[in-house]
Amino acid sequence: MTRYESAREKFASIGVDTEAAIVTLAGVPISLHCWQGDDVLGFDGADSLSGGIQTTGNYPGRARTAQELMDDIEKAVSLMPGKKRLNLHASYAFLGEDKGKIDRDAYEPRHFAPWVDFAKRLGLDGIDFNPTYFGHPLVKNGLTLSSPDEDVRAFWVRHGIACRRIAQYFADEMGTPSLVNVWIPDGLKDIPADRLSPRIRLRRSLDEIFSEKLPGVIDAVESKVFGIGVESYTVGSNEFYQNYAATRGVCCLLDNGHYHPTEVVSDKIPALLAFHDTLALHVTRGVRWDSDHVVLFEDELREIALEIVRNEALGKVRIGLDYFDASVNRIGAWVTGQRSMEKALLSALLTPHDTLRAMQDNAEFGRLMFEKEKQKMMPLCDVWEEYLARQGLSEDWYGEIEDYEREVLVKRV
Ligand code: RNT
Ligand code: ZN
Repeated sequence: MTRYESAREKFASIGVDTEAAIVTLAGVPISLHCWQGDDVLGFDGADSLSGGIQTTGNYPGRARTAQELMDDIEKAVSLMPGKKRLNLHASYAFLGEDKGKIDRDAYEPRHFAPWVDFAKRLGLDGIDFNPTYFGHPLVKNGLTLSSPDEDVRAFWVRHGIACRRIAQYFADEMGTPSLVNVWIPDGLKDIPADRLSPRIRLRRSLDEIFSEKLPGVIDAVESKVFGIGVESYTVGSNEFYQNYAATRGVCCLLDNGHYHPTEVVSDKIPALLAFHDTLALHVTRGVRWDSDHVVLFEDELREIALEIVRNEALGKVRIGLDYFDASVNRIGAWVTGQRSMEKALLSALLTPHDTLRAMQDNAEFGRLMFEKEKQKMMPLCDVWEEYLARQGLSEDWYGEIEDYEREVLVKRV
């Protein structure tokens, strides 16, 4: 008997079908953030990151051009199991002749055509999109869609409108809807004199951006608690966006680095599922703050996956990754984070939810605790390795990263 066969029997004995888990997992799309490869700089002019987010580290090999970024994504994707989508920011436009002539409010689908060709060539499931409201001179006094300067606000509204049209093009080309996520850096370093007016302006800007009906676009809004340099006030707070989403029929995007440290996204997922058919995630790992460390297979990630799986919400929760570590090999980091997400989903798919739920409902809490601890020792690794093997992959992938580093990355000087 192989290790997988033995694991299959063991899981069957607790009522779990490993074959079904493997098939389900292979069909769950995970959206890969393009910005891990170049420290979130993009190609449209920014030379440093702004808006309260930060990459730290100067590991060699940062992708400096579109071609390098594509090469790196291709390498990373080749080592990732499961179904993948590409998640782009507007700052990754291919401007060509238009460089320096047009601004972000005039970007068009054609500026993203090479990404569509790329995603198709790699067999990706679709493309998600993000307007880029940072790293730009028109972020005036730290504000974009909530700016009191009408020219600034209108510029960023036009950017949002342009981005939704680009996303519709992605949906048409790829045959799957495109999630368009709005995250803005707007906030204040010190205690505000007016907390309401910026939020009213943000509400109006969002209403203007979302007014065009685009069937291929799924709109999402991402809240945040604070950023570096904007510690005292965030316009797009959790309460603001949850109410916005609920009243406008758009979806909430939860980034697990964006809450107070003892709040957990795993608990927010079921709270929102009680009211929403769609929600989106930015899966990240905050260490003491929203540091965007590489995602690892750890407790809160497992709990997030459990909430998605046991609530039969794999078709409702759109999973995207959002981390950027410049202190280690960036491609290895991409793969580690994506595989961690996959492992968490597999672990959740191998859990006998009905049995455990019944124990909760029957108030058998001691038994429930015992069962959960027992299940932590189940042979998850053997099912994981079988899952990888069926996709021509293995657990031993880091050598390929080291080869790529030697052959490609160190030459980028
Ligand atoms: C910032 C948000 C946002 C960005 C990306 C680059 O705190 O998490 O999602 O990380 O859009
Ligand atoms: Zn995020």
